[in-house]
Amino acid sequence: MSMNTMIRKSTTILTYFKSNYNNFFSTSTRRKPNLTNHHPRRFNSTTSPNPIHDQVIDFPGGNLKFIPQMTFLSESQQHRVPCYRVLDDNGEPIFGTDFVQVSEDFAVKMYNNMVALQTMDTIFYEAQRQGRISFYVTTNGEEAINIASAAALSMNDVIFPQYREQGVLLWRGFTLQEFANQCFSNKFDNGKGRQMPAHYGSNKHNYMNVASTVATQIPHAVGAAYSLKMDKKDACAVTYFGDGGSSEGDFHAGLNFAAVMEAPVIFICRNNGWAISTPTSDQFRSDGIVVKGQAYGVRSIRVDGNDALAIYSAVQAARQMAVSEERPILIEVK
Ligand SMILES: Cc1ncc(C[n+]2csc(CCOP(=O)(O)OP(=O)(O)O)c2C)c(N)n1
Ligand SMILES: [Mg+2]
Repeated sequence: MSMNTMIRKSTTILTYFKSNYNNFFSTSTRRKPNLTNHHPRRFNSTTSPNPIHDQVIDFPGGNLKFIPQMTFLSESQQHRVPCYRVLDDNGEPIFGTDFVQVSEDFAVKMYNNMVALQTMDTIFYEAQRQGRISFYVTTNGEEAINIASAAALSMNDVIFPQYREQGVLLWRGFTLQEFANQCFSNKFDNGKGRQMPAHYGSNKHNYMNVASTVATQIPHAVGAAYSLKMDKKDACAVTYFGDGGSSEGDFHAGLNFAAVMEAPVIFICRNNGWAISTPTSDQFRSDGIVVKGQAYGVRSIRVDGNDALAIYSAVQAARQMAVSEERPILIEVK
């Protein structure tokens, strides 16, 4: 640096310091810094002849541009991720929506299953309250998530449930008697009475045992998906979990592993706002679960959990992408 440049720079520093004296020392005038997209007065380089925009760095994942502005990524996006729905509050299709049409018979079958699920839950829940069985978990308000997602899958797809997805097993043909056998641990129970009530599992229905150790099913599903891909099966793994499940390390490890291994797995997160008594506001500050997919390089969507047709359409599309493109997909159902 020449002597002239040095003198010019130090003069500039002094002028800057004087004009900002109050900002440096006065607490009364101190403002909350906002570093996002904030361009404080800085010194322009007088020495570099090359425009910085032309400069790139070879970085894992591809070339990156340099920029001269100090820009922090915001902690949140300007707009929240919207929620896909195709039915309005009266159950009528919204004009211009994009969904998979189902036949009347199929729609009635889905509806019957949702009603059967709710009825079964009520009976077993009351049996539990009466002390006849020691444990039960209902799917109240989540009937559409259970039935519509199950309806969009193939029987070859392997399910890795949490504990609030008995509707998927019901859709696959597990009988009410079989549910009762498990809950009452009688001699016909598939698990021979070795599990707590509501911890179903069935080889015949490609339904792995319920995992109430929250989120442990997620890495299992990813491993199984990778195995299905290695065996060139026309199938994917599907794992269900709650918002609380997404707060476990297994969720993050599972998503990352699935992205890197290009495993055909669908992650279905039932975000019902609570992990028992812990609200989502005490679990994370992100825009729900859906945005976490992008951080790990996983394609994602947010869907209205009360809209069976939207869930059916989204899960069918997710399955198609997972199997044909060999990739994981994350679905957050609200
Ligand atoms: C590893 C582990 N930690 C804690 C628990 C206790 N527990 C049981 S259910 C639950 C909350 C799960 O919430 P979420 O995943 O949102 O499912 P939801 O019940 O809302 O469907 C917790 C913390 C557990 N079963 N396993
Ligand atoms: Mg929850």
